[in-house]
Amino acid sequence: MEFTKTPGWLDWYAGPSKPQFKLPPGSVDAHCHVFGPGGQFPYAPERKYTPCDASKEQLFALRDHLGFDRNVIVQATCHGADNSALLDALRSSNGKARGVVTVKRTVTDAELETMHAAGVRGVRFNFVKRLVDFTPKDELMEIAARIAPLGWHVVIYFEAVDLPQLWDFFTALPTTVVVDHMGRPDVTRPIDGPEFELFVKFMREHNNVWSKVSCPERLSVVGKPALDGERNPYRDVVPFARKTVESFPDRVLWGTDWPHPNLKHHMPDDGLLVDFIPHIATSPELQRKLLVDNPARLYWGT
Ligand code: 0GY
Repeated sequence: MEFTKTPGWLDWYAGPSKPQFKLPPGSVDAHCHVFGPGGQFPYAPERKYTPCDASKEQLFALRDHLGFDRNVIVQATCHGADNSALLDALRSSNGKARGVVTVKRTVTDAELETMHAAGVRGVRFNFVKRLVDFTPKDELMEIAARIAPLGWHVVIYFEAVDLPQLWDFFTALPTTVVVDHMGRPDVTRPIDGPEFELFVKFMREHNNVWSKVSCPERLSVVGKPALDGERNPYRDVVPFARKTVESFPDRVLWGTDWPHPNLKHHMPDDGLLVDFIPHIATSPELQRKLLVDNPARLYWGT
């Protein structure tokens, strides 16, 4: 099937630089996607955007180029609840990738078992309105109860302004809960203001809540294509991510978000994104927890 990508959508950056920061051995890119290829794995009819293809081979090549050891591949909304492309990537990874899927309440126990065998360890609940249609909370809670016995967790994606009304649902989830991109804070607001403080309180009061300190390129308002030689173009996001890493060093993850869905103004160089890491995890110990120990524990059980 032929797909035409959404107008204005930027292609992922084909020539990423080599990071200056040397990733510790065993580092995991814990948030990335595969898109299609659409001819083999068609995009979902209910999708809100049509991406450019981004294959498992291209993802694994990026992993090796940047110096990561393993990946966690997260189901993107353009594939809806058809996880075929993701499962195919997991099965081709020689155990070097785990996955987070999207399922409906109609998923069977046998399907969940098959996904587990392929390397799936979580489901994603998406509340970002520009990306998905509404799913009733009772359906999500039912799914959470079904996947909990498998030892899986729930990944949640939401906008910071929506946290107050989602709080009761999130805090009732029976599994580990992983927040995408720190709950998308508005980084023009004070770090000790009510919005980010609520997110910090969410993590502080609930030991089962983890966060990805990823996507500075999405959250930054100063972030632009880096100036010549500049390795830290997302400075305004640093205090938020750094506070999260330093407050909860054993419950944070990091990922590239390759191939960076829905970016229309600026496409990051993934090598520069890796160079963001030492600004937010400032010691070898924090870096090892963020990149190696935490994802190994959550996704490989080691
Ligand atoms: C991300 C961010 C986005 C998209 C998706 O599944 C998706 O389509 O997650 C976004 O547009 O903010 O984490 O990839």
